[in-house]
Amino acid sequence: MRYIDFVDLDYKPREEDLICSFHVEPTGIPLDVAAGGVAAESSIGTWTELTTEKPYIRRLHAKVFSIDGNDVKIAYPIELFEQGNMPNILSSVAGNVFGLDAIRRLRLNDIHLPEKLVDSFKGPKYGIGGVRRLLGVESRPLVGTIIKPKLGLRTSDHAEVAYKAWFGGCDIVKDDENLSSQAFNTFEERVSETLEMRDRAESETGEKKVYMVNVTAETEEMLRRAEYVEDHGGRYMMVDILTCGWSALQTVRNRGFDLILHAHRAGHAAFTRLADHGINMRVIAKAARVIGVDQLHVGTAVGKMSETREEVGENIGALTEPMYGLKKVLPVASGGLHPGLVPELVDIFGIDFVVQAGGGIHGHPKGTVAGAIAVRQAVSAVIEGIKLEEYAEEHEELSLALRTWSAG
Ligand code: CAP
Ligand code: MG
Repeated sequence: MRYIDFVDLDYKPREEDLICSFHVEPTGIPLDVAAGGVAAESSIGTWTELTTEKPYIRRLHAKVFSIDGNDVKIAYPIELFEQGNMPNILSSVAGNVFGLDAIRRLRLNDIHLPEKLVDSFKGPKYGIGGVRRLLGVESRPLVGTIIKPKLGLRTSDHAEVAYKAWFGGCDIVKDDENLSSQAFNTFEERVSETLEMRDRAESETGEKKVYMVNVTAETEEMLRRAEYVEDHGGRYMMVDILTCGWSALQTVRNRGFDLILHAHRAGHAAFTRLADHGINMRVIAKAARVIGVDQLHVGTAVGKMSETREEVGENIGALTEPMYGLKKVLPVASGGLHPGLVPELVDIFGIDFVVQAGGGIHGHPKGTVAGAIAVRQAVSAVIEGIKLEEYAEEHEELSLALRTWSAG
């Protein structure tokens, strides 16, 4: 069977097929042959004598059922995959195919997992509803910050900065993606001291507060750290899902901790950024949702990272569109954010998201407390339908923030 034999434009996908949408640019061969090559290499691969002999193998081969310009749709029989095994699924549809010499550019732009496969994973334990119930916040975006500087703070300073952010009005304080248990700020001490500050801020503000602890580490160690957070009254854990890998993420989710799972996507742009090669962030978002994260970074379109408004919209869609009863995942806007951007963010996200600012809070001229207050003020202004500039006339912290960041 040649690559072209994997093309069947009359094929009507079955309910149980997994469907992938690729952007395909061939090198010196016809597009349909290249498309067939992607189907072959991401399913049963090279045709052998045995494949001819054994009809049940032939039935397994993937089929190119649509070619529209460089957009190619491929249907994969569900029997090709092991249920409940995300690395297995991605090793097929997002594996060797990116390196084929016959393909100059290849991007996996979307994936549809059939119900049976989706049901074989845990899915989100809490989702948007569970996060809002925990924090007791129903009708506004959640306000979060990342402790800055990213690395270097000693444990007591880290906890102090966290306290100030909560006291100023942050609902959420998180570790940065590259803070784990370095000598200057070791894991257990950090968790204990920062949770103590959380409790203090809760009793002083009367608001529920959460600490997103970065448990990213070798898998066994990560499980031990998540257990430590749970045992010490934590409510959240954060995992760098791409540097840890899909296996580790599944292991952590499948352990069923009573912790909300925040997913950081550090490293994603290495394969999500190019429009004609790699893996669309939407695919990453769907895989993470099916496995069961409760929150995920999706870009901002207005901050320091590269995504466009359309891309951010698609990422939000992957987390919130109906998917066989799976809970919706809370989108996280982060990266170069400050109070002045809140109106545009609400325009892009609606109210179901986390506005997360690191430098945009700790870089406030009057410090962290004022920085957190300024973001809460911006959120209140937008929810009440008042222009930021007008609201700032009565709110000093916001006014200072607008002057600071509008100056760029
Ligand atoms: C933001 C951040 C986040 C990025 C991740 C940073 O800090 O902590 O990791 O937002 O990118 O380290 O840059 P600032 P994304 O608020 O100070 O910019 O959300 O696109 O995955
Ligand atoms: Mg960060």
